[in-house]
Amino acid sequence: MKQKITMLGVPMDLGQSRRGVDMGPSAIRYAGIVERLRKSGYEIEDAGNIEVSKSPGVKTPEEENLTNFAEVRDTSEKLAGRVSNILSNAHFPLILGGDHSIAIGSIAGASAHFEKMGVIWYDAHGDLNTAETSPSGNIHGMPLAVSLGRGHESLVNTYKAGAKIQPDQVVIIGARDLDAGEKSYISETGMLVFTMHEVDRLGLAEVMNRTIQHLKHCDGVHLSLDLDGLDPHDAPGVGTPVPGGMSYRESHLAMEILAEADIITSAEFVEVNPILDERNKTAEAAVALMGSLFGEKLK
Ligand code: 6HN
Ligand code: MN
Ligand code: MN
Ligand code: MN
Repeated sequence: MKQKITMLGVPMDLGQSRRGVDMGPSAIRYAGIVERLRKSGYEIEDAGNIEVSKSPGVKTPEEENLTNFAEVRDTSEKLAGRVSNILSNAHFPLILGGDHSIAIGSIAGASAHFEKMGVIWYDAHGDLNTAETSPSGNIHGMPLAVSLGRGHESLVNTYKAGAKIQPDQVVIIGARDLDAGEKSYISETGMLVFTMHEVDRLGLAEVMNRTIQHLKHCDGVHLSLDLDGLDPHDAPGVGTPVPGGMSYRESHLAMEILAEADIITSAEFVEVNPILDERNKTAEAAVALMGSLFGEKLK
């Protein structure tokens, strides 16, 4: 992994319906991320937050069931440019969310630097909905679909026209709440998904080994870690908690295995909501996981 990290906050809460997740980047900073990574010998530059502006526009009929469409689209475009610049400067982009809709921008910007970028989606959800299949209209349930070229074309065309990744470049880990439309897409494409059933049967170490093996043909890998992938007991400060998730310890092991494999080229930690949290526990979990991802336990 590169020794220089540029950290960027995205105080976005418009991709879902509960307020507070826009304070995620502050909570993660408060939990000591900069000091933590410096202690491990990284040079880390905090680039601050990108501006998320509310621009109440009139929706066209194609934008129905896409809540805050214009704001999410504009922020994605801005974020993609910033992520791409960080990689152009040969730094590692570490993105702090914000809700998961920000992955549209992170993946668009990062994938421009690789022939075939893999994506590890650590999440209770698939985030594979489109306006047609979404039960909520919340765009944080759609970013993986958008990155795969499905959904409203101006979201799909963020930063660069078309799909950024193909189904064989994706691994979902920890899924336990998939909507009907997401399940059919997964079975049509044969995308690799480790649901909690597989995590329980195989153990997370084996799941991570298979994930790394599956992404062998990729020349870069983006980690998109939704804190609701963890069990709500260990990460209560999230907007859409689902019981029965991966523990704090298992998640550490997952990060340590990724650190050993040294395959991650960009990462985002999303959905930390300090208003719903218990004494910053979820932000602290995020920081501890970042520590492991950057090889803390290996030195
Ligand atoms: N997340 N599948 C549900 C929806 O509204 O589409 C929940 C999505 C949650 C998204 O946690 O990033
Ligand atoms: Mn530099
Ligand atoms: Mn998610
Ligand atoms: Mn989720």
